[in-house]
Amino acid sequence: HEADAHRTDLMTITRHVLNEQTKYPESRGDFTILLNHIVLGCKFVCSSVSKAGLAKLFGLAGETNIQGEEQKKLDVLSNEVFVKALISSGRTCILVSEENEEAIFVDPSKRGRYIVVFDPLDGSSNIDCGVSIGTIFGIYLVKDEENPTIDDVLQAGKNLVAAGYCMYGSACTLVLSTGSGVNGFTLDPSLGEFILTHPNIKIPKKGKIYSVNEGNAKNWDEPTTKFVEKCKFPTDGSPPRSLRYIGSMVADVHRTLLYGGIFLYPADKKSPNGKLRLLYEVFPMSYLMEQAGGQAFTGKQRALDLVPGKIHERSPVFLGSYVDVEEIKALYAAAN
Ligand code: AHM
Ligand code: MG
Repeated sequence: HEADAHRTDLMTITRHVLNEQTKYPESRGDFTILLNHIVLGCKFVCSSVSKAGLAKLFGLAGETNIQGEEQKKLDVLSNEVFVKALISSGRTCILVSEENEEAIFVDPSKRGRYIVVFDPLDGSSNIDCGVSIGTIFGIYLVKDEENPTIDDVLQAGKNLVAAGYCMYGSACTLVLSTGSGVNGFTLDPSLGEFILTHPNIKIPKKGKIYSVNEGNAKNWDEPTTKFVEKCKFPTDGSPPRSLRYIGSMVADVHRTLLYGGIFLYPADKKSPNGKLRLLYEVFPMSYLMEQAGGQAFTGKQRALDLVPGKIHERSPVFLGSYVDVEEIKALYAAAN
């Protein structure tokens, strides 16, 4: 039977990516190997997050536990795991992590053609109270493998060859796009494998939810203010929208992707470029949104068209359902 087939014919993330790669006859399996190392990092972080209380992984970096060993904060630990896994994959040449001020250039002996930009543990203010957090990543190709430079990293988001996130929530969910749609995988802890559970995710055309930190409203610009006002007091006869804001980008974007709606981290008077980082927060999430049929806008342009000038550059972002993002685009167009 159909249902039985699903239960016994498990589509693991590795099998799925290997299938996708057969579309590229020149593929040497490098991407699959790289992805396996990212998956390893995600599994490690997932297991650390779920036993963080037990393992006394909570607390400030530099604190000591009862054994007198120095404890590492979960985000520092996660970063170390990802950096080491990515380097040892032998498939990367440059790494950019939110946790490292400088880009990491991989030693020529371990070099490959991929560039990975990532935030190993995003939403860290949510760690200590057990709210969902996540890892975000984007993957680029280097131009010349023999000679990787910082310009290879400072590429427009539309040049990404893959992007994804892993959410450490009530389940551990990995959402991935390699440029032909978006797929979601759930970690089966008894198998230690990510299994395809959400094939070909498409975001609803229009949503009923908006997601923003309204505590910043006093400093917003006019289009953002008007948009949120319309969410609460619609003038076209539609019902008001629900507000959902977790304060963890991965969780807020995951909900937006599955249920529809809009997530915004706009510019404000205090932070003219918003808060979120272009390379490893805004770009990967914008890429996934577009791949799922949604949009991502900066207030000025399509987010994926931006070319970062610096690796930790920030940008405002409005992303989600196609129609919802059209509305905010119209408000910005009218204001200019
Ligand atoms: P972080 O990288 O320091 O964890 O900050 C990023 C997080 C995002 O996950 C989230 O969307 C945003 O910060 C929430 O910011 P705020 O607390 O200002 O609403
Ligand atoms: Mg972050």
